[in-house]
Amino acid sequence: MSERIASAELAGKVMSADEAAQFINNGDTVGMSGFTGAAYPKALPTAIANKAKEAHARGDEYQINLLTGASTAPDCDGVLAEADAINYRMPYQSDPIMRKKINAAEMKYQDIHLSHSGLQVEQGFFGELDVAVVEVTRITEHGHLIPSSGVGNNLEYLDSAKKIILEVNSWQSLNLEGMADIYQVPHLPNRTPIPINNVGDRIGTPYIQIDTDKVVAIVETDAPDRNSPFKEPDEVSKQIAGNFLDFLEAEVQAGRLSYDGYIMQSGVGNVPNAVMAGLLDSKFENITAYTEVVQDGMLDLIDAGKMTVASATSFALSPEYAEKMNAEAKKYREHLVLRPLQISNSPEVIRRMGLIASNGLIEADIYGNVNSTHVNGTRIMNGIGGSGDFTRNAFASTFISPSVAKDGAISAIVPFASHIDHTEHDAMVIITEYGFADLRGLAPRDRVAKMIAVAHPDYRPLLEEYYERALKAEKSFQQTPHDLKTAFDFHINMIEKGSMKG
Ligand code: 0RQ
Repeated sequence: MSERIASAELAGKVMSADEAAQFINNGDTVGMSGFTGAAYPKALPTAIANKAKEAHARGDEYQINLLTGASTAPDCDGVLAEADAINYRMPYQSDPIMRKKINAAEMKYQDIHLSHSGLQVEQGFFGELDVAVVEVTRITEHGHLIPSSGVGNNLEYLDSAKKIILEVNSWQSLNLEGMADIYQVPHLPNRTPIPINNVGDRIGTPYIQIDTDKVVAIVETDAPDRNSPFKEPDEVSKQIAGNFLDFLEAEVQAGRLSYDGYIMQSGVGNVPNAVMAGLLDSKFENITAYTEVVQDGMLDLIDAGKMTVASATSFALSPEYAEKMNAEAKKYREHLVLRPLQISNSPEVIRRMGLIASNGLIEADIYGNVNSTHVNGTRIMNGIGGSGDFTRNAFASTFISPSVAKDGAISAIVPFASHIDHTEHDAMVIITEYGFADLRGLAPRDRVAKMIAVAHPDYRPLLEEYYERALKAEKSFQQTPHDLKTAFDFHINMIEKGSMKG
């Protein structure tokens, strides 16, 4: 028995990934661990992809429905998409091959609020769950599971699935033990308040309890989590970070925030990482994070003594920081709590925390509606992820983005958002390299000048022209003026002429 599999009962179920893949049949619905490049199974996805390729070569059908916590990595979503092994996918992905297949209608994708995903599994919307495939750091002598670098929807999958396959990954530090806080939210209609009052509160156990009779296979792996490295913050990211800090300073001046105890939520990406770098040199102390993922910048803030504790459901660390975490997990587990997704993203707890949310956007319109997911209203990029859970429930909801994409051919500020993930009622502050547009307290027409002021200067006259036209448009009423005949000219120009400028 290895130190990683201390249960005699379960140690007897070790086999190869190819052998374990035999338990996964065509048409099965499979719930996998995995969240933003962390904690996903490292061996089964390739074994399933190979099985699919062999079946397809014989002319047989072989596809699964894949549910996870969020995005995974090239050796999970990537290999499965490439092998055409997926029929349906939820709740979030960010893989380039998978994105292409989804946009070509070669697989189905449902982009779901992450806080809803586990709940909808429990409620049966995805049918019966055939298999759960979950990566763990260690199995205790009682058959309890010590989570690896993320928790996500693992409880729901392990609980609902008929069969369980575990991957025990010895690359994950044994010192992760104690970081997870596992608490089962009672099923509807018996819910009770989640007893978290402070970011770092621990309310559960450090392990997941399962029905060990359901375990059909255990696969041993030794492979790293896979996230891409972050880019060094460029000039634009630094300016956005500076404007985000100006917004925080304005909140302090208004008496809504103090330099002591700012609670953050941060989306994933290069710009959020630049914002955290900016916080290192700020006046803010005792920062905490009630957020979805632990990012490089948070480890830097912890190391600098600026951040006391972060609550999340998973890591989203660059390869360099993942190694750092592995080497220093014993230290970091004093500052990090990994929770089930239904708790990390719980609207109830988020509201109680009074945090400031910060997420990314594809585009926002002149009234503050935000599109985070669809280019030109039709091509899915990644998904809403947890951005809706936090935006809707934060004390202040910000969106941070460069004012243009694709070398200026695309404006992030448009007349009418071509898809809306976060409505004008939820998005409160839009931040670009040109400043922050604080839309709180303003009726729609009073928001327009603020939004145009954070647009790129090349697009400001075009947006002003549009607004003038909208004010005078026939049959347009004055609450939220639009000229529907030209509301999507920016997008049509992009499609027809390769630039929103036309
Ligand atoms: O494309 O990679 O080909 O250069 O989108 O854009 O500016 O590097 O910013 O990495 O923060 O991503 C909205 C996609 C922004 C992200 C989005 C292109 C751009 C570039 C990346 P290239 P940037 P980011 C967290 C919570 C989902 C909601 C959320 C996202 C690439 O933040 O997916 O926050 N958010 N979820 O060129 C065409 C536009 C574009 C555009 C950007 N208008 N049109 N392309 N790009 N704007 C995740 C979880 O919950 C798990």
